[in-house]
Amino acid sequence: MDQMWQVATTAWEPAAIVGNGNKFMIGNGYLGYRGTLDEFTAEDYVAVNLLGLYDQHGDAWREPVNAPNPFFTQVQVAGQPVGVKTTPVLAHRQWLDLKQAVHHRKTTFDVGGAQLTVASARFASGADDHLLAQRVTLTCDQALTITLTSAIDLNVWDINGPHLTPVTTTATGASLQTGEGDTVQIHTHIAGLSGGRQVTTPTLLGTKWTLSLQPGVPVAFEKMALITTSHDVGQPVFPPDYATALQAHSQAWQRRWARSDVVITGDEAAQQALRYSIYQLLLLAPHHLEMSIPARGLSGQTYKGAVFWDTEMFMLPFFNYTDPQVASKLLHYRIKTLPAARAKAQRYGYDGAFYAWESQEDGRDGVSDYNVTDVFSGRPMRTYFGDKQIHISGDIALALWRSYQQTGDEALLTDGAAVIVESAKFYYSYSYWKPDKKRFELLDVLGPDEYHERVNNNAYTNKLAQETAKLALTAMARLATVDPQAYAAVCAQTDYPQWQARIEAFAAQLKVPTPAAKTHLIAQFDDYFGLEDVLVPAVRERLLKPNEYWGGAYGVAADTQVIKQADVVFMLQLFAQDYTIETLAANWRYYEPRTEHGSSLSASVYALLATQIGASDWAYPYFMKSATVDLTGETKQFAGGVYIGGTHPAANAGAWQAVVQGFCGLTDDHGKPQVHARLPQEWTQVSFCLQQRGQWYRALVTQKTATLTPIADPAQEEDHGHA
Ligand code: IFM
Repeated sequence: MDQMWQVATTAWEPAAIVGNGNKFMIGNGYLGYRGTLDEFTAEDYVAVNLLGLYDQHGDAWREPVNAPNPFFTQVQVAGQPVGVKTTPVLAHRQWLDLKQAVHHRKTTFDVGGAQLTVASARFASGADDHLLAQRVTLTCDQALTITLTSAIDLNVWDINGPHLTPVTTTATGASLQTGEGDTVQIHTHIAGLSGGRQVTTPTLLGTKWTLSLQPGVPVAFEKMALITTSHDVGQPVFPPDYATALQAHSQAWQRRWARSDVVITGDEAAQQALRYSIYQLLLLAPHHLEMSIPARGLSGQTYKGAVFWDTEMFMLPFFNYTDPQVASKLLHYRIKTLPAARAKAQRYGYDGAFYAWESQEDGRDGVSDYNVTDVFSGRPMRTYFGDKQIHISGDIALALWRSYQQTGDEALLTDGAAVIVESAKFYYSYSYWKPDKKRFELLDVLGPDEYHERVNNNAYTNKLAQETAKLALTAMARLATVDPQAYAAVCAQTDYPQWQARIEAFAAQLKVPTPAAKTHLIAQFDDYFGLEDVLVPAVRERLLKPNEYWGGAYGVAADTQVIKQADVVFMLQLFAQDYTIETLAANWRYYEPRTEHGSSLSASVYALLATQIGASDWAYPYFMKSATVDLTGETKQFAGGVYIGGTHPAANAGAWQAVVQGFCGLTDDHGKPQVHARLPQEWTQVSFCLQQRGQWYRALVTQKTATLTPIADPAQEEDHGHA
């Protein structure tokens, strides 16, 4: 198999269980199945994360629900379990076939001198959201009697569970209920082995066989599982067999890859990492409901399984260009949750819409006032992510508008204009009018750099708030022209005519930090340059404990200019057209050594802005950092005592942006795509497909040339190929 379509490990170490569980994920947007081994249990972080189904257990954080694991497989020899944790391993390989989206493992164990090989494959169907399929083959070099158990394991890994209580169980299925009254159903079907005894313990539902393996003669079984919840409509049915299910699944993924693959010539490491990043995004794309993608994907319950700005600011461009139907679902999730954003604004005493910082299925804010635990005292620390990170509403407004511009999808304007207007109203009501300075200011906020809390006039936030106000005016003017009826409805819904003049004044008179005349530098917030000027290594040396939180009231970075993640640089990358190249470059240079990149969101932003200032060589390491984040697993696993591990879809998408929008310079020129060559030196060519306003193009970028050719939908081409 082509190495560029594969991610593999041949090493088995206990320390890698969590990391491999993330790295070898499979999924289909409806659910995510962690990359664990067949014999693993809850203590090895086995989980089948369901999108959009949440539950609160006791007083703990509300988090997504994990379905039972349908594929627990246990081989025993002479009563002893065979597995990587208990049995000598002679050879081991675990890998993902990225093209087919199938997880594989093959392990040869030394069982009292006999070589027993367990090989398995599994996938989360791309053709049927509810379907998981598994194939297991056992081979031994000698005659050997084994017992084999294949069961549904009801005991899953939860951070704050348990969430599911069995209501009815059989040897092949179960119906379970969450504390909030939702239900989860699981049905399984096995083919290939007959007979067997039923196994029904409080946590295992399945079958056990005693098998006599003959030297070199494989014994195989296939298992399929259907998972549904009370949120679903309709009842899925089992496909006739594994091969049929695999064929439908592979064809669905072939269509996805036809639209979204990016082929890099001249750099295999970059190719593999980027393809893996795209794989991660494809496995998360929700096709079935208006829901968005949680910050840690479907890899677990980190961050309460919540949706952050990560989707709008990082993932959306990928979906807009490769799968606008999915992009529309992501945006309609925010449109749908506008009432919750209004309610949040009201709770804080503001007008308009203040979106949840950690948004769950109905837009409620999962954020806690105490999001971090102090590693010294073990006490929860007061953080202000939910109260003060007001840029979230502007992130959503900007994403809605830019998606509308790019896709030309009028529904985004008719349904989304209220979101933009309500966000503008929120900023107005949050601001202070300074009569002496004759301007509005946004005081007491938290910008993208979370290490500096409760600052005044954060450049990113203010620029975005101003842009939101401008977009509200533009969107409403456009809506009045193209759809007077919808305009009237939004006016009635938002009271826009009463607000228009205030929004205009706010847009014109909000303080937006500007570059200093000589240095071109923009202060991240008021008095930022008055903070201690040290660089990242010096601040790192001050840490007393490795997991210590850098921000908060007395974190090591709080009184210094060291920042967590791209902030001014992000603002400049988003609004590069408003600034000179000197300003873009000077700020990149200044902030780069002062940025810890403590968030996986940071690196791709630095990569993108570097390409915009013609420094693709500066961009390259940041692109690779972003693209390999889930391959190396080298990210923070704890923020001040709270587990934050999992996959990083925003970084995966940032890597895609760095290549497509950065190195290949893809921009949207009033609804028309354009590409510009600015490839890293070693790359000879990049090619990819994109769609804009219903037209598909193939982009071909070399060191010196960049072309776009209109083409038919590459997914349909795939279908014709199969017909
Ligand atoms: O949204 C980010 C935030 O910017 C930094 N901390 C992690 C969040 C989820 O990825």
